[in-house]
Amino acid sequence: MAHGERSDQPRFIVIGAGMAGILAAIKLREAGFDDFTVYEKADRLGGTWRENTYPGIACDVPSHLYSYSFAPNPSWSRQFSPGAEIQAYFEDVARRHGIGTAIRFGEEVTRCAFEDGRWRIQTARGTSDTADFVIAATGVLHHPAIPEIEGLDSFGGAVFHSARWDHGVPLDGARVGVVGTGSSAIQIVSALVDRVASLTLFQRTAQWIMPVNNPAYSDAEKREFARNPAAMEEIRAAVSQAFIQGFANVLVDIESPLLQAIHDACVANLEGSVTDPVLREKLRPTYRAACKRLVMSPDFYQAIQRPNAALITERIERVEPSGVRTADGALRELDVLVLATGFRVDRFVRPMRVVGRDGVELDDVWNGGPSAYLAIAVPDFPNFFMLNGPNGPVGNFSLIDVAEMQVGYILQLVEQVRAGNCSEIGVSRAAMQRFDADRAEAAKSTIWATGCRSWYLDAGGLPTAWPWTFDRFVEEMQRPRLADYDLR
Ligand code: NA7
Repeated sequence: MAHGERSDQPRFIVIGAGMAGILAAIKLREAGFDDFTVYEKADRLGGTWRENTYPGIACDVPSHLYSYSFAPNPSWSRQFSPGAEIQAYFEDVARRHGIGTAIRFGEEVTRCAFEDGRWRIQTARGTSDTADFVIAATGVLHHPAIPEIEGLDSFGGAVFHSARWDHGVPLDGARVGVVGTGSSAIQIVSALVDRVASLTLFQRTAQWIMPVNNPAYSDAEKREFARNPAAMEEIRAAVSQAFIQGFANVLVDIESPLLQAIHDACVANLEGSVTDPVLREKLRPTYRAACKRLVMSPDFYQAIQRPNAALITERIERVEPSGVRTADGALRELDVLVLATGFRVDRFVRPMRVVGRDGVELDDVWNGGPSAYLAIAVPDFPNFFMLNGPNGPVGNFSLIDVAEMQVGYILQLVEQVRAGNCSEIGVSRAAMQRFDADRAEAAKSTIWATGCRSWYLDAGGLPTAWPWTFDRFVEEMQRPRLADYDLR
């Protein structure tokens, strides 16, 4: 449809029915856009919370903050509620907002191309569809990173990634090995140690652990939340402020005394919790706290000190049919091997093939690593917007809040089209270049650049996360700077 002729009712395709895709659907409808379809490759919504079902899984953002602002949940069982509750929450919100019927399950979008002013998608099943706008809500930590360890295929027991937990494998009384010491591994170790015969943790890099308690909400508290939602609002506001001022904002200021206080708290946790001096030193990281994503755990140090737990810091040489052989020659015999080895964070919307204006391939644009203006838009891909795309604020903040702000921002861009000011809106190359240059400069003085390996870094070692304060992100999301966009 040519500029000026567009009807008031553009059509949208949302890709992914996780937290962000459900949000987009709800907000589109709220804004009066009823013509949309959500394509979801799995047979169930929930994204991360559908895929990660490992024992001990919980979100490391407090539940009353890790909730949609418009759907507080009085039933959260704990300050950091378990993954299954979070999954049930998203299913419930989607049902209550009548989103389910807009989702086409089992439809993986494989190609998305801008042709004649509209986006045309194709799915693995052969479905094709067109829309004026695409909102890609495909997640951040989605594609498991499988380590290249010699002999992995030869293992005689069960082996799986933490995000592909095989619940058919018996764990009680089993000899279990866990590779990795990220948030997933730490939660798994604490949850499993008392169930299994032995738990062997293969650590490549030690982690700083923040001792965060996880109290349960009493029935009386939950009743009060249901009766008086303002009480939940108060918690949300308090936790949000504490996270922003005491954490999110200080990560981008390496001189901050608050960052030092976090470091000191982690040191005190290590020294006050681990009694054996040899084990304590093995668990002591050599980098600054929060350089890697800070692990929150009330009980990991207790778990790793159980008599049936072992911390192995020798390099993994190879996997053999009966277990893991380390560089010191020892064979650790195992029945189950869990790969808690993280995700391929450079993927974002891929492997979907995205083709923009004049045949520009997103794969080519992102050849040197993915980046997106304000984590939302890429030049040459008009009317295509991402939620929690590259360079977003992922520094231990609620990605729900982030996505809500992004949807609000995207809807303001869409408004330009609805108002008849243009039929295509996309970020300009100049704005993208400026954003990238500023981002790279700012990234140098963030905690993530202080010398550690983490999923916050790109292939060149530059932090990819939002390198400014969270407040600045909030400000940017208030209103698009239209001068940064090409309107056609
Ligand atoms: P992470 O935080 O990326 O952790 C992955 C862990 O796996 C980390 O300790 C890695 O060690 C380790 N790893 C990765 N590859 C290997 C190989 N080849 N050999 C040994 N060890 C390896 O992933 P998580 O799933 O725990 O957490 C991801 C996020 O989910 C988390 O930050 C929260 O946001 C929620 P390394 O430290 O690189 O030496």
